[in-house]
Amino acid sequence: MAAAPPSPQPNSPSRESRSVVVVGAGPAGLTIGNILRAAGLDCLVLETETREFIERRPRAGVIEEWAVRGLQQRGLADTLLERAQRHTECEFRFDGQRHRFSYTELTGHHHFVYPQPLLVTDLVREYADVRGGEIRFGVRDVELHDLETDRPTVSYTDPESGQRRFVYGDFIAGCDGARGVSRAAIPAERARVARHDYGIGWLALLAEAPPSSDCVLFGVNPRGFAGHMARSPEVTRYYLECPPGDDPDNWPHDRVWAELQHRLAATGAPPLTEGPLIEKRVLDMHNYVVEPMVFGRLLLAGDAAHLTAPIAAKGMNLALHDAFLLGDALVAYATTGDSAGLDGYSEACLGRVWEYQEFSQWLSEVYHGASSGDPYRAGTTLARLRRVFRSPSAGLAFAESYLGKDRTDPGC
Ligand code: RFL
Repeated sequence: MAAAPPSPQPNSPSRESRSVVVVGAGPAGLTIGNILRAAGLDCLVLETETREFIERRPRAGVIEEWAVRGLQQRGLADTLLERAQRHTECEFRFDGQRHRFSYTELTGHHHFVYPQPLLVTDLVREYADVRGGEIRFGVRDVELHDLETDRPTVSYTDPESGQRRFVYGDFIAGCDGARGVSRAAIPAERARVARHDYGIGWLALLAEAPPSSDCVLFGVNPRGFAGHMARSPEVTRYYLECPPGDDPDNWPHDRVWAELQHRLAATGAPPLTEGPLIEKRVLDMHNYVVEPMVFGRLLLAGDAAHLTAPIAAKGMNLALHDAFLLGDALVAYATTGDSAGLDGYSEACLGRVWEYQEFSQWLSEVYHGASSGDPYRAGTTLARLRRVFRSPSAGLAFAESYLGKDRTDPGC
């Protein structure tokens, strides 16, 4: 944990207090802020980036139905429900063939596709402009202090005045993502961090090109995995498996499109519609889980507590799940003194977290076995994939995990 803060002068303008200080304005932090504001609690959200930056940062797109229902119950899904696409099928391409998988036919449930920047834009607007929530952008050098006392504190440097400011809270919600300071504020001996490195990289691409299919495509190919996901009628996300740590400059425009065309080729499939690449970055696939997600009065939520590589498109869904549970628990405690939600918070989140971790690992084998260079792994993972299409019960099990509907959690 960071050192205790120097005591500010009494009545100093740099010293304030709030019921809850939320560190980070991603989907987790903003959802918590909105839940707290709806209950009339005073909270402060601190964010290192600008509002314009977080409203444009491209990331997730796939949102699970229970997560949308959770947002809707909290008055946060009006625009999403108007604008999001509904997806009912995905298509695997392997052995040169197309294999459609209609998960809605099997389960009656679907996915929503709504780009994360649009969701963040909706959540910031609702929090700051509608519910009157306070948010400070561009804060610097955020530190957490006194987390095991009943006056936990966040300090930061104000970007305009350069002044060091201290905000005391009853609780601190650590929602500052994978690279934030909250997770690091927990002493190593007080939390177990379980890590998994897939040893695989994905070149994550955004193309200014219309989607080339009406559904998500997964290419399982001896040269590596490739994925296609619609983001909007004009923009498509693509992924290409690559060595971890690869340099995006090794992937010029022509090489990217040649590789995508090859790995997603199948009999009867039209060629992909190409376009300029507006994002190109290499993601090293690794996961972690922090247990417990609570240290004193600091409660972690979202990527700060657990990272899920985008293999199974689960990270933002888990961030929303944490946020629903934590927001509701903080409101219950502040309004009725009921601490059951806070006491059970970590355990309630981790059930879903571990199930999604397991599915992510299962799916990673399916995607990457064929290109592992190990013919035994290639054989077994292709057998796993064929079984999903051959066996109705295997198909149903896959559909439920893919949709995240194999759990029923209160409040979601
Ligand atoms: P975020 O979104 O990272 O937000 C954290 C916020 O905290 C700020 N911050 C700080 N603020 C104050 N003080 C500090 N010291 C701070 N340090 C950082 C950051 O600027 C940021 O604004 O975390 P959160 O809220 O937990 O949300 C997690 C999701 O963003 C993440 O899990 C998803 O994007 C993962 N993910 C996907 N998830 C899905 O559920 N479905 C998908 O389809 C999906 N696709 C993806 C993805 C992630 C991707 N990348 C880039 C890793 C696709 C990609 C390519």
